[in-house]
Amino acid sequence: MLELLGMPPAASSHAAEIDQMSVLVHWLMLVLFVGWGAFFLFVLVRFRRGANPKADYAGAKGKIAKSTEVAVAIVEVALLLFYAIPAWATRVRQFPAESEATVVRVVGEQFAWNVHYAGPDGRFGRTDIKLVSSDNPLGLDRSDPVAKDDITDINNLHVPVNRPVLVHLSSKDVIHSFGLYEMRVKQDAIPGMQIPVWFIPTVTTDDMRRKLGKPTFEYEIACSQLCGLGHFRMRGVVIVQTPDDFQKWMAEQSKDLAAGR
Ligand SMILES: [Cu+2]
Repeated sequence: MLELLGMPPAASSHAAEIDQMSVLVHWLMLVLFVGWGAFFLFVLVRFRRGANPKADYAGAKGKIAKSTEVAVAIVEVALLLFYAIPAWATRVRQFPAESEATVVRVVGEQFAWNVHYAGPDGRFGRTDIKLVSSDNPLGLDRSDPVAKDDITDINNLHVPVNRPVLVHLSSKDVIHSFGLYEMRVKQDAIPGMQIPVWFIPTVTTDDMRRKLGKPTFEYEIACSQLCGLGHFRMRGVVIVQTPDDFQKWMAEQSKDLAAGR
């Protein structure tokens, strides 16, 4: 139903909750739009110049206007307290344990997403801004023993399905925004900050293609902050794989790294 209205397909465990919130907000906005629109038309007729030749500075004293305003405020507070804040709390109060998640660093730059995995040792190697170059966009220090097995990629975020993904998000230059529409994830990437974001992908890319009947479908990483002239081409893809395929991909990357490719 939501997809008919132009919403992207949902592919993460918390997507339904976010969608439910959007639906409630839109219903409230529809009620307000119709309500205030009707009131506006009523006012145009009721206070027309022909019937009111002399201005009345005291204004209307009806109880309905006041109680309507109070009711709208109560509904808005209820949406905030019972839906929006609890939904947000589940995103930021507790993050998945690193031992039970796919942990990855994502560093935005004008105009690409750099992806950094810790590799088999599970530890991220040292990075240094002085080492940043066109073939080492993350500034990874390969002389650090912990960095030797680290896997890096650009604009491709491989993750296994049904396992929490914990992204440590940052930026090298300006403010970008990490927007994964199908995962219902959006978080600003800010220079000088490492911001954790997490989600659990529930549908592999292949399964989603089959479901949608679109063989070329990809989960997009869209930069959602206007970050410069090349903003439009700052896009990557999230490749959600079965755990086996993900392990295979990881092993291939390690092999390529060892072979110096
Ligand atoms: Cu950007």
